[in-house]
Amino acid sequence: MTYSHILLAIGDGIARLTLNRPERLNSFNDAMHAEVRDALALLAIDESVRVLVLTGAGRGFCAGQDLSDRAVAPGDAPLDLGASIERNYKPLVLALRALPLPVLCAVNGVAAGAGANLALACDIVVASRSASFIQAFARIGLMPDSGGTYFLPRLVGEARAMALAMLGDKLGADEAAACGLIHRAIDDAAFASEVDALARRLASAPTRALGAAKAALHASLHNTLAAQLDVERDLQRELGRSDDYREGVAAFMAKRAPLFRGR
Ligand code: T3D
Repeated sequence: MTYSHILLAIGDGIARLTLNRPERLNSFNDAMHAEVRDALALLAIDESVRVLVLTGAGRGFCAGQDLSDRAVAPGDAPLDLGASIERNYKPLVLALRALPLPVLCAVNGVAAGAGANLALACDIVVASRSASFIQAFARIGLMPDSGGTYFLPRLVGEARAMALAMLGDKLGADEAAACGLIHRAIDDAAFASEVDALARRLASAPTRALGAAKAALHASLHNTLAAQLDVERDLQRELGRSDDYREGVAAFMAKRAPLFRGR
């Protein structure tokens, strides 16, 4: 598939996926959804890829659904938005969560509506200091989707989640970091280089161990302690058989830096 609405670059273990409709603040239309779906399916089977960096082109990260595709007005026939979520947003969020490698979201500008929740579906979220997060849904008569009602209360607690969802206020990157919505805000001038450094660090980490930590943390959200201890046992058993575990211990004993290969 050739891409018109995203950019995908793969090298040195790093896949960079850039939403690329800057004139619409990288909002999603069906074609961009199809391209992102295709790219994520490729990355899921490309063993050379050890980290995915998701970002946006231009001054925004993603403004959610492209509303010019909807262009509904009072009196028009109702749209089935559930169909759009089933076809596009649900598979997108589930594909990101299922990737067995770290997904670093580099929020370079405003993230609104499903664009904000797309970021929250990623594993580590950093934002440039001038970026912002807006649960814009209520402004157009909708409720948070794309996992917003799942991620928000877990990340920031119910009280703040409710206010963000109902008021739709803009949350700056610093405040988002302070309340635990994202990992870190970074000065705009240093953003690109710090994202690169983080991506390189994740790409040289023991990928299977990171993938297992991701799967276990996700499972913990609905498990009992006993069930979670079983999950940890099973995943640790698999990791104990990995090359990277043997390399990690050997490097520790030899007092040298480990060279992990993601196997
Ligand atoms: O429908 C379904 O399938 C159900 C699923 C829904 C999921 C959702 O995401 S619903 C929520 C949709 N998103 C929004 O409601 C956000 C709409 N955008 C905004 O509120 C503002 O653009 C921002 C707060 C994000 C940024 O504001 P600002 O002032 O920095 O930029 P701007 O001037 O509003 O936008 C710049 C351009 O991008 C502008 O185009 P123009 O006038 O220069 O030709 C604007 O129309 C366009 N744009 C921004 N967001 C969207 C968009 N065009 C289409 N759809 C957008 N979502």
